[in-house]
Amino acid sequence: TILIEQHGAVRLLRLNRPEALNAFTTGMLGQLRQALEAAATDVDTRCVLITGAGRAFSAGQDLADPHVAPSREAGAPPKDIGHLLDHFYIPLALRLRSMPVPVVAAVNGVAAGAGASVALGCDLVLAGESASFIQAFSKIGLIPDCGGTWLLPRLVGRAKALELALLGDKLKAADAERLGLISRVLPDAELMEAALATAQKLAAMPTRALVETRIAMDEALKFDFETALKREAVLQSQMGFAYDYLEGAVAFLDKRKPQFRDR
Ligand code: LHQ
Repeated sequence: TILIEQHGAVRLLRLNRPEALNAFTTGMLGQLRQALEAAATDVDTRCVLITGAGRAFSAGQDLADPHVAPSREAGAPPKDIGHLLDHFYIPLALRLRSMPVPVVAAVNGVAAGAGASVALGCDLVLAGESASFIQAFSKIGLIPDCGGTWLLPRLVGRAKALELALLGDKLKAADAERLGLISRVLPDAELMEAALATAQKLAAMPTRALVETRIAMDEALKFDFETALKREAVLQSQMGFAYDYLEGAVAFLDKRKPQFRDR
C-alpha cells in the first residue's frame, strides 16, 4: 500500500490504495511508518517526498477498518479507537515530524482527516490546484488527531483553525495557500515535476541545517524571545563546527558550488 521510488537522493513514498482514496488501514499506517524509518536510516536519502496514487492524497482513517468501525449490533461493546492512535498514529506522526531529512508533501487531491494531518505535518506542503483539505473529524463526531490540534492553530491561528475544524468544510488548495496552511499551489499537471524539483533542491542543500531549522522553530514556539535567542546561539555554535558550514562558507568565498554532506 506504499510504493517506494528512489530519484537520486530523493525517496518518493506514494500512498497506494486509490480505490479507497488512500484511506489508512492499520497495515498501511505500519507500512508508511516503516518506509519513513527506512528513509531515515538510508544515508543516501537526503529528502523524502510523499504523495498519493490516483485522485486523492488520502481520505484519512479507513472507516470500514474493523478496528475502527463501530459495531452495529445492539449491546456490542464500543471499540477503543484511542488504541489505534497510541499504536499507529502517534508513532507515525512522531516519526514524520522528527525525520533527519526534510519532508515534502505533494498533495495531488483531497487530504481529509488524518490524511490532512499527515500532509500538514510535512516541512513543505505543495498542492495541485484541484487538491483540497477537509478536517473531516467533526462530521463523524471526532476531534482532529494525528497532530491536527497542534498543527492547525500554529499554521493558521486559532480563529481559522477552529473554523476549519468545527465546520469540516472542504478548503480548496488556493484558499489553503492564502491562509498559510500550505506553502504553494501549482497547476495539477505541474505538481509532481515541481515537487520533485523542490525535493531535489532540498536534497542538495545542507540537510542538517535544514532539519535543525525545523527543530529550532518548533522549539521556539514554546520559548520567550530571549530564550529563543539563546537556543539559537547553542544550535548555531554546533552548526559552526560542522563540515557543511565550512564547505558552504568556503565555497561562497571561492565562488564555486558547495558540496554538502552532513546528515
Ligand atoms: C473511504 C474513505 C474512508 C473508507 C473514502 N474510509 N473508505 C479516525 C478514527 C479512529 C481513530 C483514528 O483517527 C481517525 C482519524 C480520521 O482520519 S477521521 C476522518 C476519516 N475520514 C473521513 O471521514 C473522510 C471520509 N471520506 C469522505 O468524506 C469522502 O470520501 C471524500 C470527501 C474524502 C471524497 O469524496 P468523493 O470524492 O465524493 O469520493 P467518495 O466518497 O465517493 O469515495 C470514493 C471511495 O473511497 C468510496 O468507496 P466506493 O466503494 O463507494 O467507491 C468511499 O467509500 C471510499 N472512501 N474515504 N475514510
